Amino acid sequence: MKKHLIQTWRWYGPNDPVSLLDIKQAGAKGIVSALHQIPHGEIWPFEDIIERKRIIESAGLVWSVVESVPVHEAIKTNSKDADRYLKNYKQTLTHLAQAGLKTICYNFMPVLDWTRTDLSFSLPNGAKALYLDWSDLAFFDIYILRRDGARDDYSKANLEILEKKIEDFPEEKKQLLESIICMGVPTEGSVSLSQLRNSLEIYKAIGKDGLRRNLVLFLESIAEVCESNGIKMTIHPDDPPFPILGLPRIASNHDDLSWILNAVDKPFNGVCFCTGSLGAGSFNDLPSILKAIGERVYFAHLRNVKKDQFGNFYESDHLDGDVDMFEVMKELVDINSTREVPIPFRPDHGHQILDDLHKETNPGYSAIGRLKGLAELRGLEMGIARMKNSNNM
Ligand code: DNO
Ligand code: MN
Repeated sequence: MKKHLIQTWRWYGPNDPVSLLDIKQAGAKGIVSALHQIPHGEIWPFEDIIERKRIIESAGLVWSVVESVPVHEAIKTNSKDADRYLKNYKQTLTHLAQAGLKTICYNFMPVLDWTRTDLSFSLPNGAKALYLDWSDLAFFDIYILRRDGARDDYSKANLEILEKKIEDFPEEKKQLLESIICMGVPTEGSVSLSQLRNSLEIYKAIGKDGLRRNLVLFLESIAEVCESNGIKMTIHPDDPPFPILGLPRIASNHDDLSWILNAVDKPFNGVCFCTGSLGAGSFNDLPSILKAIGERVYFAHLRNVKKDQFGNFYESDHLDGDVDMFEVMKELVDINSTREVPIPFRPDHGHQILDDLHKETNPGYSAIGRLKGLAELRGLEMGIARMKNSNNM
């Protein structure tokens, strides 16, 4: 009997409005969690890890993946404090391994984690989704953040289209965009406009090659701890997979991911295959990327996006979008069948629907939309696995 993928669910800990019982009702078996209360860069105490594990296990669930152990900005920029934060990171990894937690997710996006311009974009059926509109982002970039310094990063043709759209923005929309200090989720707690400007300067000097070098320094420095403890590190792709606000990006496409895997060519250095993040780039053919790098994929985020002709995108239903989820799942089931330890996946985000429309939720992480996504993905996996078994598909 081949093992199924592990159906997991992101849980933000005891303060998450979605409870562990809710998660069990949704049918997930594994939990993806992190100690969000610990400031970025500090060591996660062993006792705190064990306590979180105990809470998860006493609900009859398993802590499958640690997402994320954030990489401090000092490491990403290789600044003078980098050594101290690398030491801390290794200590956290050691503690996690001692607690039996060996699949770790992280990202190497500068300053901001995932970036959207609208966290409650209304779909025709009344559901709310996360949305990224390039003209909104350009407005923020050109009129608020970098001002004229930003213009060089836009092609003339794009700039014309964007400026035309911006001209028609209603005044309240401009004010709303101005009041959003940062469009993304900052990787280091909150970030002010001036801090962001400061970071932009630092990253400008680092550039893509420098950021790649800093990632290699990070991976090489943790390699020994990972290998001796059986830890698998999985890098989350850039979201969206483009250089935004003048920040360099190094995990956006097939080339980037292959580069990372080859640069530190050791099994511990792996990928979290996030279909929504990669899928926002029309240059990414997800089933073929997965086929090529599958051996080093230890975790998957499954969700979908729909893009318009300008590349603006919203997060769509899990099986209905630009990502061919059937082909992705087929690949994933194949890869999983070669594994001793099954691959965990989670329905990355979900729509805000039904009762959740009237509740406080973490953007993208409400219960019912993810439950729906998980149910669809579970059915897809089962269908594919049974077909494969019966006729060698
Ligand atoms: C976006 C989400 C992110 C992701 C972190 C990983 O696709 O999955 O919140 O978890 O960027 O570090
Ligand atoms: Mn993701």
